Amino acid sequence: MNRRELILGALAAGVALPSLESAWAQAVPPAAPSPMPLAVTRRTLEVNGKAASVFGLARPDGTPGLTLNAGEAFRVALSNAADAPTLVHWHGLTPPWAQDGVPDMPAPLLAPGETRQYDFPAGPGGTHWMHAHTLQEQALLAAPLIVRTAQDQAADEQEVVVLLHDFSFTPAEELLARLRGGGQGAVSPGAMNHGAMGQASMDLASKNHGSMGGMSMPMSSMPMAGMSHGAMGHGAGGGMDLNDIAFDAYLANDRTLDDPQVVRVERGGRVRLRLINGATATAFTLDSAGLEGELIAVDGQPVAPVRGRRFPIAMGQRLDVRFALPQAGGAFPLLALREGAPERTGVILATPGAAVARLPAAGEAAGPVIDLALEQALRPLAPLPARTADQRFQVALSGNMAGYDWSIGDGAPLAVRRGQRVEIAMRNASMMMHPMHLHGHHFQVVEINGRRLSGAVRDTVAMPPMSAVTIAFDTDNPGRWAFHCHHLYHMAAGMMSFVAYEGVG
Ligand SMILES: [Cu+2]
Repeated sequence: MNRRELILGALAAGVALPSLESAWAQAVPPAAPSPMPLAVTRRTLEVNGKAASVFGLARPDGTPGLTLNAGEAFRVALSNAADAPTLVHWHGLTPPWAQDGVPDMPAPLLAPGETRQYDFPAGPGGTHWMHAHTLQEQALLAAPLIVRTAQDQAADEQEVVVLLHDFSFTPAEELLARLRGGGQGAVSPGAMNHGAMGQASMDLASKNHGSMGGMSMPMSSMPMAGMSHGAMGHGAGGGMDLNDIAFDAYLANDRTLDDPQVVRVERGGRVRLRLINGATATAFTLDSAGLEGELIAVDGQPVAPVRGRRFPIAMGQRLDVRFALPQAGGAFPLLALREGAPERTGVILATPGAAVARLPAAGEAAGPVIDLALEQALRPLAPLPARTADQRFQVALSGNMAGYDWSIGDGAPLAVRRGQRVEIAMRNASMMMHPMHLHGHHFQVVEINGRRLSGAVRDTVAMPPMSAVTIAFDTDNPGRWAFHCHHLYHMAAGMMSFVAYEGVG
């Protein structure tokens, strides 16, 4: 057994690694470059002028996340320097299952003070990210994970990485309890709007949700004591529910628009924005205002370029957008508009000497509602090989307003075999949008609302209310892989399933 097998074996068996490390340090000379240290920490961030205790996920020099080269190994030593057990999921990479980051699937949580080794191919390039697969994600336990191709390294362009987040001074456990508490006095004004409990019109015929089965009731007929009727839930959507939670702030690289990051850029220069939506419960639309961009990748996977100034980005998703700055220079805000609400965040690109105007953290109009128009137009540069599906699953995404219960199909894992082309036909039978994410694989969007297409290859697809999307992927990475909604509170309230390979787990 070599060192790598030993470590993976230990991971699979749930053995703590530091003692192994010290034993092996004496016995075996290092065969490969030492792993990159990465630590989960506690830090204090100022948000809206108040101190907030949040997590950090950074290199020893304080740089958040990791930047790797395509084709190299993802060789990382992850340490828990925080005060609570934690674990990190490498969102967008395809590690062996033993190194995925869903607690106990199969690797256990990392105890405070513990270090664990990771070693697997980083894969082709792409804009990815890393985050806790627990409620800690709400406390900013997330960071960029950028894999750069040789072409990226040679390109004459400035990379700008932006991680979006939604922030609350209220702990995630309490936000979830309020959502699940059904508004029985548990909700204080301002922490939530009444979109939260609006998942009433669900198709529950195939589910065992007791008294709520098949019930359909407009939200307006269900007054909830103590709930704040914010502006967000009932915009253009006609009964659709856009936002669960009224957050205290929306962040771009940890900052609000009151004090945004100003990125120094060159007149006439080229910029590649790598935008990551690390928010737990907020979809955004990128708005580059006066600057037209070219969308060149989604979820780290190259697409035929799409020109535009506005591109939707749901939770978990990434956008790579290239901009050519004018010779005249100036200041160029890259804003993220909150779905269905006026709040926004972002960074400002500014050439030397440009005046940077302050932008209010709330715009004049609500951000666009996420739809599938862009998804339908995306064409991947590297689609899956043409193949008829060997196995096809149909799952309904459903929710029940009583107790804030969410589900995927009947809750049973999707059982697959290795070496197959699998399709999952998802139907959103609820009035909220669900960004659906599959671990360990990249899938291709092959059908939208009944129409076949050769759509984007990606790992997270947004499913607007009552939409139908089919994804296809090849079963080439055995495991019991999480398949879930990337809305943290939907996931925590049951919108979590698994693609389970025969004979694993
Ligand atoms: Cu969801």
